Amino acid sequence: MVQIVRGLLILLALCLGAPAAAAPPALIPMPLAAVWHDGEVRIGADTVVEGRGEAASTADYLARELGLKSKRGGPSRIQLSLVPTSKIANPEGYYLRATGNEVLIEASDPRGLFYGAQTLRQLVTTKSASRTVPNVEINDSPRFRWRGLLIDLGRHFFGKQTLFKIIDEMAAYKLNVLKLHLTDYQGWRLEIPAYPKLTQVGSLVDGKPQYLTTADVREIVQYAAERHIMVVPEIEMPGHAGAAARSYPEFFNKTGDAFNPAYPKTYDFVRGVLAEVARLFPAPYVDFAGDEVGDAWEGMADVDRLKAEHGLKTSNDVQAYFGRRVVAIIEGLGKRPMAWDDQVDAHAPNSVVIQWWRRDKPEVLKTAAKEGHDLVISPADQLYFDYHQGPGEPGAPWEGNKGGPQSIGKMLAWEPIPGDFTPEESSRVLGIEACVWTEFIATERYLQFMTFPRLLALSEIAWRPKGQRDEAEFTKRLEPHIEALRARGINARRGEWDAYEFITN
Ligand code: TNX
Repeated sequence: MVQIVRGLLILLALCLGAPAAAAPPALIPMPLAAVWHDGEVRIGADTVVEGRGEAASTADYLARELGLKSKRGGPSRIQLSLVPTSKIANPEGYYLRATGNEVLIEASDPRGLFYGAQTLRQLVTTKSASRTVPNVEINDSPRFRWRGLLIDLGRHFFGKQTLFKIIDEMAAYKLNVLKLHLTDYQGWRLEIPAYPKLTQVGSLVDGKPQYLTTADVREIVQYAAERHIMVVPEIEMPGHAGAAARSYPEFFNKTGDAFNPAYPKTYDFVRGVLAEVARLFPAPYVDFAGDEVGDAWEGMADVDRLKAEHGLKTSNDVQAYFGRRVVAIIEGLGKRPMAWDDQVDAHAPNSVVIQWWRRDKPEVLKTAAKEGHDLVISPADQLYFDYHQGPGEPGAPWEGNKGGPQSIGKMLAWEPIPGDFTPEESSRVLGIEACVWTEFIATERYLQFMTFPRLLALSEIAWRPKGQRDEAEFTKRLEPHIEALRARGINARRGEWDAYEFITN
């Protein structure tokens, strides 16, 4: 009798514990379309990963990530193959099917295969000792082709090991642009052999040089390229240039924070620096920033002469003049210039990609779109990861940062393309980019705390089609990812209680 009761109890426990059908894995970003079926593909040590020709590098990457070494056909296999664009039009799109003893990933370009492989990594679940992939059919492709993250190395320096970890996570979540903000008042972080003082003087922190060598850059660019991430350099000019001014004061204004636009040799210096930048970074874009100059040139006789000569009335006119010359230099180097939306006020030519950040100036974004600029959208309220994440949590204490915490909920509620954009204007939006400014971020642990998991919400917004997003549903989907990030050694924020570690006063 006791045995029967115990048996019934065990049966009852099993029924309650086992849901009718296992919930699908919590994918981020959520694919465009997924149809789940009963059953699963078993992944064992003998599962073989196959990919020929251009698919081989992704197959190797996937085998490495999943710890699969088998080369011979085992009982199950993962097959990666390239198909014509007539079958899958978007080079970043892919088709994934798991059924029987095979997982198939198809794409028309290695990028799409890579994103299919990232989805597969998230689909693999471990139950006791064995790993499985649920039977599924996925058709997927991204909304935006620019899915970016900016890391500010100028204010506080972070070296290549920190960047490699971030690149790994960007790849896992299908982001594809890493912008490096390499220079600012506090430091110049990029070796330029022709101008050694930039790093000998301009990179010093408490007397110690802190910068990326040209060899470091090559390594970072390569590491990112293997993960289909483009590294875009940002070299600040004419403002935010204190570190360069401390190194070569002859090319700068009196207060030592902005380039001198009236001194002819300034442009040789700019060309010399940007030529090295263009050589080091294969990306087609060079970002010259062009933001927040203010009245940098007041009381400079040579700038007054320049104004008289060229009919420039205001400081803004001077900035426009300088901007046009820098644009010509960058285009002469065979690259596309990129700058912040301040350059719209400075009438930058429409070949310049404009990055919109001043969320209180939607009219500037509209003007840029009307003028025919390509656009990257980075409003401070939603995409500045130096802002605090919850009430009372640490973050940059800026005046403009009073619109409440920059929570995941706030990010998800946001639609990147303004409602009044015409279809033509909308088509100029390349995508979105979040910014990790580091005035107040001095350690890798805090950098990661501010970046994760908001980076996953960035991925969701950049990848998924326009539409309502359910914060509760996303937050639930996020939970296992936060744990997985932490298991990989990333200090992802779980909740407000994690912030106490960083509250210093
Ligand atoms: C504005 S975005 C800046 C950065 C600061 C950031 C701090 C932009 C063009 N300029 O230099 O680091 O705000 O939130």
